[in-house]
Amino acid sequence: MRFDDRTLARLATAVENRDPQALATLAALPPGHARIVGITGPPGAGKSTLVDAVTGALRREGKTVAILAVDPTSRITGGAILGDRIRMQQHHADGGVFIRSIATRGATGGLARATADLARLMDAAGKDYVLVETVGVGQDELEIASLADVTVVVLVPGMGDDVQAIKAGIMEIAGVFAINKSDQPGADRLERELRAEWQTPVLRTVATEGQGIDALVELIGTATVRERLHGGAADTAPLRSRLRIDHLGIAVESIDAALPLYQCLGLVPTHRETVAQEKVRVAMLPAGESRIELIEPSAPDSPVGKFLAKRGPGLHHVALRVPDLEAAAARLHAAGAKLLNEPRPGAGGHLYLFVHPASTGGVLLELIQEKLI
Ligand SMILES: Nc1nc2c(ncn2[C@@H]2O[C@H](COP(=O)(O)OP(=O)(O)OP(=O)(O)O)[C@@H](O)[C@H]2O)c(=O)[nH]1
Ligand SMILES: [Mg+2]
Repeated sequence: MRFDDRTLARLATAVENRDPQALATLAALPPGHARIVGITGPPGAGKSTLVDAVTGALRREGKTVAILAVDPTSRITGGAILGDRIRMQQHHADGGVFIRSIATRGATGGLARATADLARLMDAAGKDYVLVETVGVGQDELEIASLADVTVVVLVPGMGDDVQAIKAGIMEIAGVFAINKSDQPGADRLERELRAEWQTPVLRTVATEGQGIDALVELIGTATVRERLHGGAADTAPLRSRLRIDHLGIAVESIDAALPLYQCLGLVPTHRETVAQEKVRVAMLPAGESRIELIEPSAPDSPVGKFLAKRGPGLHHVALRVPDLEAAAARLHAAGAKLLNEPRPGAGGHLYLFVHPASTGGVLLELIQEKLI
């Protein structure tokens, strides 16, 4: 899908503002092929300078680039953003580069969500690369970094304890360590320390001089995706995650009575819990990419208890995993579906909603959103 820049800019603003129509449009767009690259690290490490240099190198290869600068307005170094703007201006007149800064949102998670949506939009718009600059110190930034196909963690010599200021978890998701400002003393030592502790590729850059940029571009294009933070197994394109059946929920009178049959098939419960909100106890049995969820009522007035009384044990619901629950909800509303609740957080921290069987052809449908977005 190709948009002209003005259309893209307008859509980006609407998506950032959570406009339901724009979210529905976004959800309906087919995915593109963009490589989503996170550039993260402590304040002043030279992230913007690197983004700028990498953009220049990619443009010389004829690649189109979107730059999403997560604008840390809550930070004190107000001059940095202006500095970024001035530097980025060299690309501004270039139609192959789309630049957007994303302002800090009030609620935790809002920034990550807005950034993920914009990255997805840039991907759908056909960009070859989406570069996302964030300061690697907050939870939002950690989430954003973990959305990328590959994350460059920018470090500088002589950081010492400043490395500790980087949000725990950021180092783990690095696909590349860039020791920027390696024209300054201490680069050797930092490189030794990194190589001793991590298997992640390390390279040195001097962003202001354009040194090491070609090697960085090469690594960005080839570095393997690190294991996602919360999700377990590596996913090659988290932003383009497919719809899939997350689990089938089966209502039973007693989990303990039902389990042996499943266990003799090799399905083993990895997780059991009581969900107070729904008045149920559940056992999750992984089955390949999907799972079976056995559900028993934990109180007589539980909705599952009523289901059992009325229909007897059996298939209770089908749960689909979707990339953006709000967008899905907007589309379902528009289609006239009967939603039993608005998206709300479940026990595992994920968002979910239920669609009434009357709208789905007869089965209760649960929609679950990927945890990180
Ligand atoms: N000596 C040296 N200075 C550099 C290098 N890269 C960037 N700088 C300088 O470091 C300062 C900060 O660079 P930025 O690119 O704004 O750093 P940043 O990480 O984007 O900063 P924030 O967005 O404010 O967190 C600027 O004055 C740059 O010119 C480098 O490789 N060597
Ligand atoms: Mg910057």
